[in-house]
Amino acid sequence: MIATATAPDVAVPRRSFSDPDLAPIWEKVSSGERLGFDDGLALYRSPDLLGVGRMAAWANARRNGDRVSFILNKHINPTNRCVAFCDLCAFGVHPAKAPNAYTFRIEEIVAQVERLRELGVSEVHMVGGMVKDVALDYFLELLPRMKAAYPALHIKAFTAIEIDTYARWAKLTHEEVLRRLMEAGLDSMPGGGAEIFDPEVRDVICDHKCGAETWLAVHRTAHALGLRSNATMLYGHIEEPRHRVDHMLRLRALQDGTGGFMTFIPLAFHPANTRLAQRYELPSGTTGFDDLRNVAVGRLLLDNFDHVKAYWIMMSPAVAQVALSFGVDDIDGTVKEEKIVHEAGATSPMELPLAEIVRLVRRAGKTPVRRDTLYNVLEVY
Ligand code: V47
Repeated sequence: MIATATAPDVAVPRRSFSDPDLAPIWEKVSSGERLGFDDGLALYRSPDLLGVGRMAAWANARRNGDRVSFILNKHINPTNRCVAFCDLCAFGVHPAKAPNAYTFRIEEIVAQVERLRELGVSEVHMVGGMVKDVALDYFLELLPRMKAAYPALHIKAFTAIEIDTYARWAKLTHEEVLRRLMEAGLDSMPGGGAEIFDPEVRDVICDHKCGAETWLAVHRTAHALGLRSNATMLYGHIEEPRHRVDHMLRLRALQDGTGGFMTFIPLAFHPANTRLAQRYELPSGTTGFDDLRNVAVGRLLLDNFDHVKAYWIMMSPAVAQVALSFGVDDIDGTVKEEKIVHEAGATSPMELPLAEIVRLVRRAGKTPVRRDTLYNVLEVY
């Protein structure tokens, strides 16, 4: 079991809510009692978003004070060629037929990593399309070359879907694949591929991906090997509040057993250029209300997660800044180049410079903190 951070002492304020259904939830939150499925639904149903947000902000302040962390990071997607053809995705393309297909040569990624060392970027977030020529063997060669080019670099890579697929292709167990990748230089895992765990929703949005049990099993194995990871939830497509609550409670149950998750990251669905948007009449994107509610409910239900992240790439820098008053204590990082949601119509910038992140956090009345991937504090601003 990996230890979680201890909470600063924050007084319990009296609260009044315009929605009477929130009063019993506040009783539980303020006395440290765990919320259940129905509480989660009530939080999603409540018209009093500010009430939900104030509870989440209090729960976050108890854990993290007024600090908001970020990291100097860069996303690298080695290929967009993918055999999964998920209806939610606008990034993956047909491995053989797509005119815009690309695959980086190992030397090209190593050259990118050399530039990152010069810039002081501490983390690479690497995920991508799944094809047999960019699978376990490719990464067993790539990871040591990245480390040789920049030994202090933290490599956060591979969704549970990728690990499961590489394991099946190589006829190895998850544990064997993870061990080999760790020996090659893997330092932690991102939270992608979780989408929504409910099988009926999963069947529609990503029927070629492994199911919830496998996603959770890969993270359980990673945690047992000492590899920390994150957890995401994709919202704003065909799912309903009950699916979101179920998703979070499954994450909470795994975290009770392992303590290996660092951060919960709700991801706002972007429909442009996706087959999902062709099949269903979907809104053009999530609303600010929904973005704020998801981080707040996440903070309240996931009482065993240290951090909740507002991923500004997906919810916009402006909404991510407001989310800092709705239970969020992390705002991801500089990113530098993002392809997955920009292919799906995201209008956020590709990169936020450090000075801009510091300004966003300060103007929200919080203390910006630069961190490493494992949430060790590197600099307080
Ligand atoms: O797994 C795919 C999602 C994820 C779309 O762990 C989409 O620190 C919206 O997991 N609209 C990848 N989302 C991103 C991810 C992530 C991002 C930032 C930080 C971390 C972390 C993880 O993006 C995919 C999928 O859930 N995604 N298509 C789309 N059209």
